[in-house]
Amino acid sequence: MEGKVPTMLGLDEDAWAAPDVVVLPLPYELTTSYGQGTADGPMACLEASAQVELHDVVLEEDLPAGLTFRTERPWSSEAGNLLEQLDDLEGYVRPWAAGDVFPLALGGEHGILPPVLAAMRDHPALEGDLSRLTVVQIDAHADLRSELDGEVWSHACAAARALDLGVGRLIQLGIRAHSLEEEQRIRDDDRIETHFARNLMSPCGGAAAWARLIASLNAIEGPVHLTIDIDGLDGTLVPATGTPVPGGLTFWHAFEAIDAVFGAAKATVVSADVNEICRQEGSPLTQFTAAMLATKVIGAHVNARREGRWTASCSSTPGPRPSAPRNTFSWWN
Ligand SMILES: [Mn+2]
Repeated sequence: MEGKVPTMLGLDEDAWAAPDVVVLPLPYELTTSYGQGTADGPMACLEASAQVELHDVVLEEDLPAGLTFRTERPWSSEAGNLLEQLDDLEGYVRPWAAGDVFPLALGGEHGILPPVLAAMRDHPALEGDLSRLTVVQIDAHADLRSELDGEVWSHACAAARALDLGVGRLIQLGIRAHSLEEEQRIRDDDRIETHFARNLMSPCGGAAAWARLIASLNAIEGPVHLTIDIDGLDGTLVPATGTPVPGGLTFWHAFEAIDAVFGAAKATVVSADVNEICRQEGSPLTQFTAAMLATKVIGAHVNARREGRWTASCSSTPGPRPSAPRNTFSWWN
């Protein structure tokens, strides 16, 4: 990938300044055989972000609100096999897991989630232990399959692999397309709390179900990773994503959920991703929706910083940080 990478929100960036927020484009696609277009999604999202307003109503200052943003060069890998690619992806994210910066990844298939979480183990709030982490997942799909078409690293297995890596808690919302196997896992694994779209969006009772979800998000304690599969929103808003599904969250539901996670008094959102972004031809709606979600995440982070729910922390030992095992994925089996 040559040429100038568009920056988040079209802002001028100082490449030499230490960033407060880093945007990590992850043009990862498990297979190009069906050409979903997720590999081009992060670029489309960054380009669209130049049209997003810099004003977030929860902030008194326009973004970047006195902070330094950096848009990294997109991840790429020459690795010859999938597990090595996942290792490369983990290695690309790891330098941004030190706790002194807020990383926001733009995907790419939802399969980016396990390597992103593996990298985040280095965060000072986790100290190598993913059981301390709560993952909040906005998604149409539960992503809890053990495998799909024989592939355990499929996007349809992202949440299952996150739990296999040792994530302590998973809160899902917007789910409306899932298998019996996934429903059983939701029932049997007490780390999982699922808020189905059928209940959240119900014409009767939806408001009560939504209030229960918001209360649950507000009550989260400890470090959090927020993973937003854009297909969690109604398919009309993101028609170009790999698997748009009707009956999803409205834009304002998604916004309110993001604010609730970042607003939880005893939680610290340490990292986030917006994934399954695809470039829509003929209309910018899909990539613009993704860019607005990514901007909302950044705005909510900035607000959490201002209100004292996020402070820069860094491993106290300088130099190479001792940490959890490496190359998780190469020796997965
Ligand atoms: Mn997903």
